[in-house]
Amino acid sequence: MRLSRYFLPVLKENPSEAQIVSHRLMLRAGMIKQASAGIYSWLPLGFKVLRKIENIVHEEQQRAGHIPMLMPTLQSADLWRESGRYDDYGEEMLRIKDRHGRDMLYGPTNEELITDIFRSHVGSYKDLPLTLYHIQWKFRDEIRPRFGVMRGREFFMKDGYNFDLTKEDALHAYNRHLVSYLRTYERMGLQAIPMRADGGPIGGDYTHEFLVLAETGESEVFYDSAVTDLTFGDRAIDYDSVDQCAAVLEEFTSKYARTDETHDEALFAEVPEARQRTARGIEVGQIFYFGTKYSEAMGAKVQGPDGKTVPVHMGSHGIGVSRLLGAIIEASHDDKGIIWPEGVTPFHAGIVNLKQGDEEADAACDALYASLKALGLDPLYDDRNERAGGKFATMDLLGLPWRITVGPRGLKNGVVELTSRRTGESEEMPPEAAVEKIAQIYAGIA
Ligand code: 5CA
Repeated sequence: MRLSRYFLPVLKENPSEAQIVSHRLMLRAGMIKQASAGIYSWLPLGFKVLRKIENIVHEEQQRAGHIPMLMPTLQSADLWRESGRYDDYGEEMLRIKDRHGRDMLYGPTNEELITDIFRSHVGSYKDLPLTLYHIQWKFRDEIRPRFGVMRGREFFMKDGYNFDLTKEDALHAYNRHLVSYLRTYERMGLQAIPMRADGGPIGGDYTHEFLVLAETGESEVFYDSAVTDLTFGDRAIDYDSVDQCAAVLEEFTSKYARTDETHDEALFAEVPEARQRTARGIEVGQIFYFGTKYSEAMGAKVQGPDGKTVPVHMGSHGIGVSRLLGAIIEASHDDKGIIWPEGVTPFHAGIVNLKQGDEEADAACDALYASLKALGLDPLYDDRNERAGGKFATMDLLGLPWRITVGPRGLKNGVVELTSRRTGESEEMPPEAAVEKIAQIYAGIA
């Protein structure tokens, strides 16, 4: 993309309504615009990152054997009356009447809708195990929407639902989700720690939240610092293997890590004192096993191998897709702007032309741009007639991990400059070498 042809409404001043750095940087970098409290338009740059995050979530869900689909945002109240949650959910549910006076609602989550789909089409244990998921907009009429996309009213969420014959099978589905979530967050450059949590309005007492440690996080957390040494990495995993998935759960959840909802002082005291940590975290996902809560209330049953009809065991598993943009920025920025991890960056590299209009510099930039595109990469070329200082400041704000700087002086010696946004280190090299290096970096990232 050439910046002169893009739509990137960068703000010079810090917006006064933004209290935390991710919100401030997303507004300043022209990624989002508030439409009304807790509701945002996703401008082109923000939309690009949202799509990248969504794609990673899709890839990792499907790798785990979970099946994508799409349910509507608007739901009928009748299903929620069946489960008993129409009254329980309270003021967070946005209730709407259609022209015939029927009660509708903007879905805050989808347990009822998916259970209805399941009971309409599945009647035998032979169709299990089954995990269906979608990535769809949700609405929760939060009393205090704040921090931009972190606590929105309308937000983008991946929610998946497993249906299993037995509790053991459902716990395997739970473990499988835990593994796939670890992989998902790591691909986004994040460490998200699974912590014992509370079921809230979803229900069930077996649940973990995934937390990214950050001072601006809304949750108070207590943990053994040894959990921060764990990484999943690129180990091979067989998602059908009950033992392998259970071993990962054991490895990542056996050390003390809890949110304030389930914090237990006595258990925490057993952690060696030097390793006891109290901090704040951003909840980027949550997995639940709630057994037959919905299947019993709504009659989602299957016939088992012994011919008896039993309610299925279920769980639901969510990832805060839009919240993740905020969490990634909270975890990865400096005083100049965002620093995107390679896995989610909106553009792979920036090209800065120090002397727009100079025949040689323009030609070198065009050639670099074309070479990167030819390799399937997505560069952002700042071809505006602006001072070098302004161009650098914009690139730093946008946070692309790599920048190629092209100027007449370097070109006389046959070189351009390749700069890492994260370290600030620059290296001079021929343009082809810069292209090659960027291609190599992204080849390992998918
Ligand atoms: N049905 C279950 C699992 S699918 C569920 O709704 N879980 S949840 O309530 O924990 O939401 C899943 C994730 O959505 C949360 O972990 C959080 O990352 C994100 N989320 C929840 N509320 C908001 C909000 N108001 N703004 C942005 N993201 C949110």
